[in-house]
Amino acid sequence: SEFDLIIANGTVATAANFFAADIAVKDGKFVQIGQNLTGSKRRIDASGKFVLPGGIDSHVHISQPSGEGIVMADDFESGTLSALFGGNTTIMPFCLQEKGQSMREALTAYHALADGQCYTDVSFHLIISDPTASVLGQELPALVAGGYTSLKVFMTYEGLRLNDAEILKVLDVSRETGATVMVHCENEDAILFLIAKHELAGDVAPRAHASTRPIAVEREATHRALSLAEVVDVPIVIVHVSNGEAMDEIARARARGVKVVGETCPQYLVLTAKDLDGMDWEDAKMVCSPPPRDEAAQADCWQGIETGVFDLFSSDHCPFRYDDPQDKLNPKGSVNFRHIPNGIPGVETRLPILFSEGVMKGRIDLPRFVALTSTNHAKTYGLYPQKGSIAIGADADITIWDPEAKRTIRHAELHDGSDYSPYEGMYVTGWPVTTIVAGAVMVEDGILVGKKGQGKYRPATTRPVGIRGQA
Ligand code: DUC
Ligand code: ZN
Ligand code: ZN
Ligand code: ZN
Repeated sequence: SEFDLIIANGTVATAANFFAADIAVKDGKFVQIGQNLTGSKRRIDASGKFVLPGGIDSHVHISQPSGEGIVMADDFESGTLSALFGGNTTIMPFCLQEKGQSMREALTAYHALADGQCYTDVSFHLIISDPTASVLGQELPALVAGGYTSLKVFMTYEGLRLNDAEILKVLDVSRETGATVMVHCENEDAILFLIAKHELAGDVAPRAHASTRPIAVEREATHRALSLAEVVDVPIVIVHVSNGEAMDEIARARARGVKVVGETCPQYLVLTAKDLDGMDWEDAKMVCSPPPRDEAAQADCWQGIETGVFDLFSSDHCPFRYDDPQDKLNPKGSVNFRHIPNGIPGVETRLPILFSEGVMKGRIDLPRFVALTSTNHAKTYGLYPQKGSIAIGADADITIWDPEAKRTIRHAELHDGSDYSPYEGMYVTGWPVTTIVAGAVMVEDGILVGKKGQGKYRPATTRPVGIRGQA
C-alpha cells in the first residue's frame, strides 16, 4: 500500500551509525528504511541534508510559578513552538507540586494548560516539593504506573528544597516503583551563608549570583546526592552539571557501581561567570543555577560530552523577560541579585549550538549528537523505543538539518516568549530546517505549516529502559 511520506536522498543518522537511505512513513510511524523507495502521497528531497531523530529536550520549564509573583515567559503554545523551530519533536516540562498540593491536583492544572496548545509532543516530569506520606505512599506508585515515571527534587531554594531524610524517602519510593529521580545539586545552607556575607558587604549586583553559588556548593551536593542513591541502591540523574569537579563525583560514583546519568546544558559550554560580571544590570539576563563557570570548566564539560560522563544534553529552558519590572530587570524595584529569577531561555538554540560547536567543529560525530540530544533522553525517561530513534515501528519524529546553513543567533528570529537570548550574536553553522512530529510536517524549510494542538501528551513507560542498565 501507499506510504504517506518518503524522505529521500538524505544522510540518516541514529545513535549507532549513519548511512545514505530513504525512509518511508505511514500512519505516523516509520515503516521502511531502504534505497530508491517510491509510492507515497508526499516526498521530501533531503539531498545534502542530515535526517535525524527529532530532538527530545528532557529539561524544560513552562508555565511554572516562580515565586514573588514572577511569571515564566512561555506557556505551552510559545514554549513548544520555540522548541519546534529549534528542531525538537518532544519536550519534557516539569509539573511542579506546590506545598500542600497533591500531585494529582498539580497534574490536572498542567494538563489543562497544555491540552490543545502544543506544537511538539510533551511528556511530564514531576517536581516533589512536599513529600508527605500520602504523596509518597499512595499517589506516586499510581502515577508511576500511569505514565509519570520521572521526578525532580531540589537541594536548594527555600520552599522547594528537600532535606536528606526526605530525599532518601523519595529515592526509596523510586526504587520500589521504578521511577527515575533527577536531582538539582546545590547546598542551600552554604548559599545562604554566602548571600548573607555578600549583602553585608553591599555586593548585590547580578555577578554576586555566581559568587554565592561557587563550584564547592555544587560539588558537595552532587557527592551527597550520589551517596544517598548509593545507600538506597537506586539509579539517579544529576541534572545541569556545570563543571569538572561535579563531573569527577559522577565518574567516581560510577566506578563504585552507582547507576548515574549525567546531564549538561549549553550555558556550561559557551557562557562563563564573566558574563555576569559587567557591573551592569543587563548581566541579570545570564542568571541561572548553577551559574556558568570559567573556560576550564567549559573545557571539562566538553570532555564530558565527548567521553560519556554526560549522557544528556538539555536546555534547562527557564524563560523570564528582561525588560519587565516583575522579572529579570530590577525585580520588585530592588536592585539585588537575590530577587532575579533563576533561569534562561534556550529550547530553540540548544540543538544548533551543539551541532555547530560539537559536530561541525569535529568534537563529536553525528551518532553521538543524536544520542546526547534525542535517544538517551527517550531511554532515560521511558519514551524509548516509541521515540528517540529512526527505526521501524517508532514514531516518525524527524528533524532535517541543513549542515551548510549559516546563522547568527538573534532573539528577534526566535519564537519563545522571552525578550532576549543569552546567545545573541553567536554565529552557528547548521540549522534544523524541517521538523516532522509523528509523521506530520510541522516546519518545512523554516516555515510553520503545522497547527497548534498537533503535539500530543505522551505517557512514559512504567519501567524506563535505562541507558546504563537500570531497567
Ligand atoms: N534549576 C533548574 O533546573 N532550572 C532553572 C533554575 C534552576 O535552579
Ligand atoms: Zn535545577
Ligand atoms: Zn562577591
Ligand atoms: Zn531546570
